[in-house]
Amino acid sequence: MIFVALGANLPSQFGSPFETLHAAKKAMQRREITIIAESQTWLTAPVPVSDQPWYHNEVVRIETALSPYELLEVLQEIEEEFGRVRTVRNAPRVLDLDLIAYDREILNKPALIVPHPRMHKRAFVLLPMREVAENWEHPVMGVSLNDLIMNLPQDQQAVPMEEAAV
Ligand code: A4P
Ligand code: MG
Repeated sequence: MIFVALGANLPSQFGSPFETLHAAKKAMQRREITIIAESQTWLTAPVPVSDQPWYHNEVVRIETALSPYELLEVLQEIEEEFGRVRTVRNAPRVLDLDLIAYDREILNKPALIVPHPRMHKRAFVLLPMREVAENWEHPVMGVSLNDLIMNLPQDQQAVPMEEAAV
């Protein structure tokens, strides 16, 4: 199973963060990526805590013939097409596409670390991921997704967009 996390907390040429994520999924599907399952959209407080706008986050499960490196390249091309400007780490962004896991592969190059090196500490990745990942286990840590979620720090706020609206 291959997972990509999507995040946005600034408007883009495609509209609001919600509209941007929708357009980003379409862009992925135009480029040899098949989306098998998609999470809800989650509204999440910035990590680390800051006065940036809250993020919209989603996780999709995909299928693709692209290798992990080719997939990352495609994701970065899409980020650029959407007007992503790289400044400093954790800066607000119009679109972030991260490769979270690629089957049970373990990669440790600076340009590509899989599973994503911070995914296991982040509610904004793990909670949407749980909606599309049955019985997933972290290939390095040997810990299930449910256990990673149970061990999350309690201070990361995340709520499905639908619940936030009511
Ligand atoms: N890179 C290495 N491994 C990967 C991977 N598995 N997926 C390299 C994607 N990229 C990977 O990423 C920096 C470099 O990491 C890339 O050149 C790539 O080769 P970037 O996207 O240019 O920069 P970034 O997004 O600022 O860094 P990064 O590491 O993606 O940041 P994080 O750790 O993902 O954090 N809070 C909330 N609530 N929601 C969010 O979505 N996102 C971040 C970004 C921080 N806080 C957030 C959210
Ligand atoms: Mg990124």
